[in-house]
Amino acid sequence: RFGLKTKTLGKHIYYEETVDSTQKIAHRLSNEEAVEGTIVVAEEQSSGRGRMDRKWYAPKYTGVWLSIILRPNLPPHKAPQLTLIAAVAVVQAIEEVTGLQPEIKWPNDVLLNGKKITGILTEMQSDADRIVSIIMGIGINVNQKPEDYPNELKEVATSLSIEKGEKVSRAELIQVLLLKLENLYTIYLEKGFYPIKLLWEGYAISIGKNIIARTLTGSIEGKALGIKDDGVLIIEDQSGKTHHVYSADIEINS
Ligand code: BTX
Repeated sequence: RFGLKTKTLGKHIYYEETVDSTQKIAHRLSNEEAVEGTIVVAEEQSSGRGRMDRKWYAPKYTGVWLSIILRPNLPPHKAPQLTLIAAVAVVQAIEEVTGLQPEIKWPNDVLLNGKKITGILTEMQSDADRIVSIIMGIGINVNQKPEDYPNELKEVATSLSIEKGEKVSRAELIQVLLLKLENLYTIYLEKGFYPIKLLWEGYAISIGKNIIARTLTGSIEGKALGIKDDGVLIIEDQSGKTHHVYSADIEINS
């Protein structure tokens, strides 16, 4: 009933019960020249990864934990755009399957009621001027109950079943997610980033708000003006100076 409807995404699927991280396996497959659209999906990850060596909690049978290998013929500086494409695909899939309306917090958080429903990790292998592969990791919390989360996540994480009040089919969610992602990726390759940017901005909560962006080198406080075509966030500080932020955690104030 929930067979895939895609043309390339998921043509090759590696399904495992338990893995350390689907990202790690996808990197290995990518090095072994796996074709574009190859997917690694698991029921459980013992060491799921977030950004900057953070952990992603991925318990058994409760979520969608998958990594997708993409091979766009693009320069490396475009890689952040792929994270934004993934976020739009996740929002569209959640909307269609559950009727819930998630929001996006730049760059990679998808939230419901202010809590994280999805994490996206986009990693790249590249030459000096071309992307060799993008390993796009997506983790969606689907059927966890509040008591399933460890204490440190109780305030920050939620799941589709918590928000919806009933169980949600992971198979259906994967089917719809891959179709949305394939459609957006095709639009992106044919027409460029602009149509994706418009969709993304429609779901984004941070734009127009006062935010604090914490980067590895310090923090910037100001108003989020929007994103540039390369996925970079533009912040205007109180003195009117604009800053371009490539990677950060953001806190939204007003
Ligand atoms: P991130 O660095 O933006 O977020 C990681 C942070 O999110 C953690 O430090 C923790 O506070 C919080 N967190 C951890 N687990 C969860 C959870 N299940 N729900 C909500 N919040 C959580 C986000 O990184 C990118 C995550 C990508 C996960 C996918 S799953 C498939 C693939 N394989 C893999 O190892 N990672 C990706």
